[in-house]
Amino acid sequence: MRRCALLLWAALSGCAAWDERDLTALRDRTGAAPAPPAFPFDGATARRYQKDYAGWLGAPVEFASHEGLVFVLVPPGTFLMGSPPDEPGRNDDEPLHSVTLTRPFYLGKFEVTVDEFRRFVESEGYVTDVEKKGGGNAHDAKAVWAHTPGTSWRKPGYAGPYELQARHPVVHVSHADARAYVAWLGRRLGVAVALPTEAQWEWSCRAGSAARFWWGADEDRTGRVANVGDLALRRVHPHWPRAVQPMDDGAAYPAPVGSYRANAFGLHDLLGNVWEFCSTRHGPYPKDAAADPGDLGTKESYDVRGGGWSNEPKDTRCASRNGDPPHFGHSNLGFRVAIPIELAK
Ligand SMILES: [Ca+2]
Ligand SMILES: [Ca+2]
Repeated sequence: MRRCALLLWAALSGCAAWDERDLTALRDRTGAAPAPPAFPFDGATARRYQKDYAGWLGAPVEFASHEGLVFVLVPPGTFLMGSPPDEPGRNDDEPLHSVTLTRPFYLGKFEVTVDEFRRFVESEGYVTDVEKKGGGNAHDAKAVWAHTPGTSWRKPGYAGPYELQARHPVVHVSHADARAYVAWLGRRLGVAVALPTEAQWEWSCRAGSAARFWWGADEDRTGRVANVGDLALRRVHPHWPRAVQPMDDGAAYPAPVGSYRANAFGLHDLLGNVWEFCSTRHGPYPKDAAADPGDLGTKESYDVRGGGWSNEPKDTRCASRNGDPPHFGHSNLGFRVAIPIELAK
């Protein structure tokens, strides 16, 4: 029923039987695809382009896979990645440059959840890097962030009231764990599954917006668009050492995925809730325009994007970037998955 409703939402005729196995048939798509709108573009334009592109592709805007994960179509396009010099809170490592993504892809509508990760662990008998090390990094009652014995994806170790739920985003997973998960998911679904590249992540997050946040230039005051460090966090940690946003989003720690409003492409929690690992190695941006950029560095440091429940505004911007080593996990870091779509040239 849920699957049918999702497909109806995608404006297909009736409850058509469509799933990830049909993705391979898209390779032979011919004719001119809808032209991407000039960046930046507004939410209505983003939604119209996404719908038109799905129509041309012969695939839904959104579908639920056999493993239950919901995917959203992200059409290709050109955008300015990074931030302008006058953007509040920016870092020097995010100079504006033109990036073109030449191929569409599906992206997880939500961060991977505890329940979804649990199915992988139980199927494979998988042990995470953090479990092998006896714990990951977490904040104590004084908001000091350190290696905390006993923490793991099963027991994140937040210092205040928190009950782990199936729909919470999984945390304390490393880049290696995330790659193991996507490899498993790909085998289950019968299609290639990956983490998004850093460029795919930012294009998806912006959904046409050139602003500091996907919802605009200003920090959130509604508490309904992103789970970030806020008054709810300050209540639990009165001596929290970092800036918080001056509203109450109702969650001191991770919230169930999809608790906050989606962006114009229909994706939730790209900014906030938990940081998200990308597939690509962290490194300096190119000075010139780039197409489908991959690894930018050579060290084993992987891009993490979007900030999370503990972060201040400067870390939860569309352009904020950071890198983490491959076997590191902490209580504010998870991931979401992508399905690349290969089209005939
Ligand atoms: Ca919050
Ligand atoms: Ca997130």
